[in-house]
Amino acid sequence: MFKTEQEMFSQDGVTVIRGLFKDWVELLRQGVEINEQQPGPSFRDYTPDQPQNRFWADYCNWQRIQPFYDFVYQSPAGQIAKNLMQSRDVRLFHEHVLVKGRNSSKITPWHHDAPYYPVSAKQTLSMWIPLDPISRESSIEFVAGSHRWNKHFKAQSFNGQYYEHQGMQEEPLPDIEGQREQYNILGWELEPGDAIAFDYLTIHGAPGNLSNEHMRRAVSFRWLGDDAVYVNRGGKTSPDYPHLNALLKTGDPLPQDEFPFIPTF
Ligand SMILES: O=C(O)CCC(=O)C(=O)O
Repeated sequence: MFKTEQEMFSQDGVTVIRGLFKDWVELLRQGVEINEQQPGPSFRDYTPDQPQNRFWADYCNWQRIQPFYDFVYQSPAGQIAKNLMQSRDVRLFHEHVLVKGRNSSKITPWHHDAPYYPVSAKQTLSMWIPLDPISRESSIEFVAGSHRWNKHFKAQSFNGQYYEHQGMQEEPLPDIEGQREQYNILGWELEPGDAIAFDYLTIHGAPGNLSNEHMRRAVSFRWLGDDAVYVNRGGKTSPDYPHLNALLKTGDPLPQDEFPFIPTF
């Protein structure tokens, strides 16, 4: 039976929207280029000793990188996130740039995002936007329905170390890759400007980039729905906000300057 994007987002925890941001691709590519030339304090090179397998990432730069700022306030992304989440309001959490070079064999391990984050909300949504063509074999993948498992799996850095979260009920992620046949794994061939929207609890991972023609540039814009609050996870988070940890306790509302409500119509 045909499911709408909203039904798919709600039931599977992930949906793909074709061509949504094709008019924004150039602007976002400019943002990624600026980001690479002017990395922020959280810039990570996951493959420092393997330039042939390049994978780098950065986040929380939208306030200083004009193309990302313009995308947040001028594109329809916030409105679409709000519609998919069916929330009263929508606010930005942050943007996350993830770039794999041509022929990079560096995988993104399976994980879900909620346990990394010092926030929670009634509804959550990441909008992962590819800026290059991506074949199905190189594409990010999702475990359909995993946002409803009612689990928080231990956050683990993309290089393998676990985050230490004192007092949190978290368990290690099952071996998704080794038991792929037990899960309903979704993924799509993608064009620049398509978008994949997924819940912060939906388990996902990505293979290396098999293309020798294209890089695999992507930007994830992460949104929060209603009743978003701060969560002290008892240790470092990703992104990490040490200045907020000193000021806020679990359940406190989030500051508007860092996590703004986005006007919609
Ligand atoms: O781009 C990737 O390889 C992974 C993306 C991801 O984990 C995310 O956007 O949450």
